[in-house]
Parts: sequence; structure tokens; C-alpha cells
Amino acid sequence: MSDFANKVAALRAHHEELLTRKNAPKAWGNGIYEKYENPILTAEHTPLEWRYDFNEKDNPYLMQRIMMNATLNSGAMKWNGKYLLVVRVEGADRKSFFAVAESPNGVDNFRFWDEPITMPEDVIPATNIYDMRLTAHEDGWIYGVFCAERHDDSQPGDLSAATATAGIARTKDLKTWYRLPDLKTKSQQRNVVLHPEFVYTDENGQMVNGKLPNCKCHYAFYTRPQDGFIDAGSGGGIGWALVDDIEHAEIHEETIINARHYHTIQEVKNGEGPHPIKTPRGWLHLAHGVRGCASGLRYVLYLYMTALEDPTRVIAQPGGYFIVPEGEEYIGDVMNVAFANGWIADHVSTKEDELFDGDDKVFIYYASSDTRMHVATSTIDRLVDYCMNTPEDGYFTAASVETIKALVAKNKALK
Ligand code: M1P
Repeated sequence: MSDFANKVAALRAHHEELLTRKNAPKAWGNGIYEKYENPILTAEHTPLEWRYDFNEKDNPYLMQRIMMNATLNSGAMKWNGKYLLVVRVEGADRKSFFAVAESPNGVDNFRFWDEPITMPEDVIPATNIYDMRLTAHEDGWIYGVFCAERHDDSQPGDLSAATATAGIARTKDLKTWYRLPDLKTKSQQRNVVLHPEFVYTDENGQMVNGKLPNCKCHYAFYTRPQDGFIDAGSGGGIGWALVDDIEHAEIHEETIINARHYHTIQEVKNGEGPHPIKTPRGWLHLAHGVRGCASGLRYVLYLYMTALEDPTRVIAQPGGYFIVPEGEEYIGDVMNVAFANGWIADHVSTKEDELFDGDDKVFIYYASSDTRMHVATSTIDRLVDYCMNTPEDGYFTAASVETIKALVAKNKALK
């Protein structure tokens, strides 16, 4: 074999070793979920064909012709028995694009499909697209809702001025995507998620449980109104809005369902992660919360639950964070960030008595520091237990101390 051929063979073997590396749960977790030893996807997992020109004549030094920077914020769904991620891949040129990676077991052996997704443009092309939330909607389509970023031409002198709009596309096979017009809203929007079920309202606009005669049928979105591209400002928190026509989606009214609060993990901003999972006890939500500190913004993940018959009514709000960047997760392009916009529930019974059947694994896909993808696993029953039994944030130190003392007293009474 030529020297070049030897180098290619070694490169391919090294890559294959990375792709087929087994992943194991980390020891001594918190009982709520298990984190895993290895990231599931890094820039190095992207196909070699995306990065190298394997023609010896054109690339005698076997250099990377196109470098990849990161694999992060991925939408997720189970598809034909495989665990699929629609990954935000970021190149060295700072442009993000979407690419599908699949795994047979959800925790390792993730492999990208041959080519990135070709996403059709809306009327005004977006400079950058990222953070897709996937929803297999009951209308039969799989929707991808993502951020479409463009330069803010109303500020021609500012090269960093940008706008965030929710792009919407749909597909039946995750290969061919049909772009719908971007979501029209009063403010900028980056964290928009499509609820998986239709929502019905009566003639007074009140939400009704199921399709009744004379009721109206809507699509529902989780939103995150924001004052500017970065600043959530007066936005209030995670919103909820109804849309009648998904092919010309326009939001006139948003209701804040999960608010920000002073001195909490979501003081500066928050945003819905993937769409909530329907459990017998309510809708289970995964979101991110952001607070400021001396080293910048700190992004953590949290859970909350809303009522089955009214997804806008919060029924459980465990205090504090659920997942934070730990160890090497803390380090990356944007330090101190845990972000999630994808999770997969293997099997969720809709019957209360089957809630604890142990066959209800949940795969939580999160990115650390805008650099790499990880998985944490749990079960629906554990996550619901966590939501229902974790004390709420009392908003004052004194309340936190009383909560701890109550637990100590309960444990002492056992002796
Ligand atoms: O850099 C952290 C995250 O910042 C943004 O999230 P948010 O809109 O909540 O501030 C997004 O750009 C996200 O992609 C990124 O991970």
C-alpha cells in the first residue's frame, strides 16, 4: 500500500473505533437519571467524507478540507426502531446545519447519515439555522421548528445585530423537508416548540377536552417572547400560543405558562426544550433556565409538569436544576452551558396503573457548552416522582432551610 493509502486506512480505523465505542452509565449518580461516561457525538464523529478529500492527487497531505467545530443541540425521535437525532452541526465557518445521526440503542454507536439535511429556504434566506425541535404531530407530519437567524438590516452599522425567527419545516421521512413560512410573531423568537396534539376551544375561546361539536381546532406552540436577539427582557418566560393554519402560522396572543423569577435558575431567561411527554399524571416538560454570574451566563436544565386536560396549567415545579454541566461538560465554545431540545420516551403507557411498569425508559439528549452531545437515561416513573416530590423553590433562603430541616426531622423519626 502507498503511504497515502496507509494514512487513509489508519484514519478510517481510528474513526471507526470512535463511532463504535461502547458507552456505560457513570457510577454514583443522583438516583434521578444516569449520565454516561462518553459524549455520544462530537465534531470528530462527523463523516470523514464531509471533511477530507480522499483523492491523493488533489489532497496529497490528507488534510481536512472542511473542518467541523461542534455537534450540539439536537432534536430527537424514535424512528423505525432506531434512536434518531437531528443534530445541529457547526462548521469551522460558524455556520450551523442539520444532520441526522442514528443509534441502535440510544446511548452509543451513533452514526451520521451520508449527507447533511438540505433545508429549503423561506422567502428571505437565513444566514444560520439551528436548534431543531422535532414533533411527530397527530396530523401525520413530522415537524421541525428551529431558529432562523438573519442580520438585522434595520441596524446597518452593527455587524452583530441579528434577528431570531422560528423556522418551520415538515417531512415524512426526515430526508425530504418541505419548508413552511416562518412563524409570524410580535417579538423575536428562538425557542419555539410545536405541541404534538391538536388543541380545541369552544365558541368562547376556552380550551375544551377533546373534539366537541362546534369547537375550533388549533395547533399549539410553546414560545419564548424576547426583546432582542439575546435578551429575553420583558418576555416573561415560556409562552403558549394557538395557531389555526400551520401553513401560514401567525401568533396573535401568547400566555406565559412558566415564568422567570428573581434569584432562581431561570432568572435571566428560560426556554422550552423538546415537546413535553404525555404521561398518565400530566405533561412532562424539559426546559432550560439561564442565570447570570461573574463568569457569564449559566445554562441549566429543569423539569416541570402541566395538567393533561390543560397543558398551560402547571401542576408540578420542582425547585432548582435537574441537569447542570459537570466536569468536562463545563468547558467548550460557550462555557457553563447545558442545553436540551431532544428526548425520547421508549414507551409511555397512558394508563395510571401501568405507569410503574419499568418499561418506560427516557433518553435525555443534552449538549454541553455548545460543543458536544451527551445522553442521560431515566424512566417516566422516576421523572414524574422527581417532579411530584422535589420541593418547590421557596424563593428565600429561610424557606430552603425549613425544607431541609423538615427532611431531617422526617429521617430522624425513622430511627
Ligand atoms: O449559548 C447557549 C445557548 O444560547 C441560546 O439559547 P437562548 O436562546 O435560550 O439564550 C441558543 O443560541 C442556543 O443554541 C445556545 O446553546
